[in-house]
This record gives sequence, structure tokens and C-alpha cells, in this order.
Amino acid sequence: MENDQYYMEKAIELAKKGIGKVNPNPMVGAVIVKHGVIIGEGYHEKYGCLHAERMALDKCNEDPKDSTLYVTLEPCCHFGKTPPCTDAIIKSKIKRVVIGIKDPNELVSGKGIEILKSHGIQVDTGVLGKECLELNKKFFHYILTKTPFVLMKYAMTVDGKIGTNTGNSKWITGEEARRHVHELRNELSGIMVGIKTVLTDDPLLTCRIPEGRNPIRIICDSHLRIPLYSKIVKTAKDIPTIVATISKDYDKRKILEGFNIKVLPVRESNGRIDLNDLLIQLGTMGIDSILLEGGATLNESALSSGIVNRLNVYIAPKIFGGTISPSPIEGTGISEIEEAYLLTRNKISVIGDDILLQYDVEVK
Ligand code: AOF
Ligand code: ZN
Repeated sequence: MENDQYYMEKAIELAKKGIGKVNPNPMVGAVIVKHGVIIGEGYHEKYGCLHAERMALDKCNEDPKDSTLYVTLEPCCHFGKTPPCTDAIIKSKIKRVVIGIKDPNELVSGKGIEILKSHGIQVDTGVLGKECLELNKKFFHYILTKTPFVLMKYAMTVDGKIGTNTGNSKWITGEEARRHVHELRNELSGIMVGIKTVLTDDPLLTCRIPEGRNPIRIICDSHLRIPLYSKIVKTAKDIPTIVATISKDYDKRKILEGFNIKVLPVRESNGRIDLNDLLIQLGTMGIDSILLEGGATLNESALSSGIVNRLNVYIAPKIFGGTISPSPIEGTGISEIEEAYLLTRNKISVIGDDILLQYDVEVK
């Protein structure tokens, strides 16, 4: 109907207020409209809190009887941390419910729609469905696979270098692009790097935007080489940190645990961490999404293990040149074109002087 998209856009905007606070649950927004006027708005504010639909109903400044509810995700019909939203919708005598996308959660998945319909409520689904799916890409992936959604990110020059011939990489992209990465750190539940990155850059891997929150730090460290004087170890008392390893060095494990680091034993694959096993374990810990920030060795392992779902490439208008200057994906590479990892273009944007290419990765 006329204006459906307009109100759904509003609901999407509201849902985004939950960025970084609702994981592993979805970001959901809801708008209640009566006689062409918004009478209530709500969104899922924080994990475990009220669902968007109930917040919108609570916030109504008028009786919602005969109104239309716009909601980005199919209303739930199960008793979870809160009672079913379908009950509240039916009780309020809302006449029509417009849904962005069906909930993939098997406890709901279509059943919410059926219950509403069986109570004589008109239900329309698929309004801005693509946008509502994009909004909760991580949630859809996590609830269907029980493993985290992995976003691989790197910044490079136009000639595909992630450092100079001395390994210098501060900074390749400009301030705005770097801020964008901090927004991702605020949004995704975990941030993952390989031990080489810790040894060469000594990073903190924190989120440095106002009101941002730190992701859980995950270090892939097959042989427990992480130095006790590294910033990661020194700050682990305050920032949740996981070191994934295949090492049997129990003394070092104990020392790291003394620094409040969770040492996670992982299955071995060709002398290294089995990333698929690691992802399963992280999934059971409730980690729904991971920002993979390299380096080049881990990037290659992640791609070849088939765990990467999305790729963000930030391209700076610079050229470094040099045969030994590093590139984003190392390892052995491929010999036949047919073996290439295939990507689907999702979005191209300009961020300051840099360009962001966003791709979905085709899982082999
Ligand atoms: C949310 N927020 O606004 C809506 C959700 O863990 P629970 O009990 O809060 O239930 C989570 C499920 O409820 C979630 O997986 C999704 O299927 C459904 N809808 N969840 O966290 C909301 N509407
Ligand atoms: Zn609900």
C-alpha cells in the first residue's frame, strides 16, 4: 500500500539504534500508524530486553485498536526471555501487520504470521524485504548455521599493498575509512587476528568511537607465541580476550589464564588451528559475528577454510610498489583461474578520499 515503504524505512532506522547491543539477537524496529499518524515507535534496545513490537505498543500515545504495525522482522510467537509478541498484537486489536522479512528462527519461522492471520489480522510480508535481510545478515547466518558471520576487512593501496617494503602500514587509508572500521568493531561481536599481526603491530583491537563497545578479541595463535608484554595481554583484565591454540604448553596456558585470557584448545589441521572447529566453538559461546582483521596469512587460511562470508576492501589513492611489499592474501595462492574465490558485488561507496568495496563471498 501507499506509504508502506516509508514506514518500513522508519522501522529500519529505529532498528539500527540497537547496533552492537543486541547480538546475537536481531536488530528489530517497529512503528504503529493510525489514520496516517505514527502513534508509537519501538526497537530492540539491548539483548534480553523488550522486543520492538512490545516497546512500540508500550509507547503508543493513543489506543492502537484498528492501527497498522510495521515491523522489520516477523513477530515472535514463542516464550523466550519475553512472552510472544503475537499475543500483545492480538490483544491490542491492531488491524494490519506489515512485515519486512520472515524470521528464520525455527521457533517462529512463519508461525508468527499464521497466528496473526488466524486472528483475522491482515498480514503483508516482504516490504523492503531485501533491506530487512541486509539489516540482520549476521543474525540470519548465525541462527541458521550456529557459527559466527565472518567479515574480512583490509585496507590497501591502489596497487594492492597493505604495507611498504619495510612493513610500514600506518596509515594507508584516511581518517574517515578508519572510523568506519571502528564502527564495525562496535557492531560485530568479535574481532580476530593472527599471531603475526600481534607480533608485528602490537595492536589493541579496541573500538575507539564515542559510546562504542569493544568486541571480544580472538587471537589465532597455534603455538602460543603471544608475548606477555603485548598490549593484548596487558589489557586482557579489562577486555575479554580469547587465544585459540593447538599448543600443549600448559605452563604458558596457565600464565595467560592468570592474565584473564581464555585459552581455547582447537582441533589441528595441517599443523595449524582448524578454523572451522574454532568457529563452531565460538558459535556455542554466543558469538554471532567476527571482524577478521588479518593478517595476510590468516586471511588466506580463512578464505581456504570457507569461513569468510563478506569482504570489505578499503582502497586508498596511493601506490607503494615493490616486490616485497606485502599484499592482503598470502599463502600459496592458486594456479588455475577456475580455482579463484568468487565474490558478488554488494556495495561500492566513497569514504573520504578512499573507496570501500563490499562483497559477499561465495562459499565453495
Ligand atoms: C529480539 N528482539 O525485537 C524481536 C525478536 O531471546 P528472546 O527471548 O528475546 O527471543 C529472541 C527471538 O525472538 C529472536 O531470535 C527472534 O526470532 C525473535 N524476535 N527478537 O531479540 C525483537 N522481535
Ligand atoms: Zn517478540
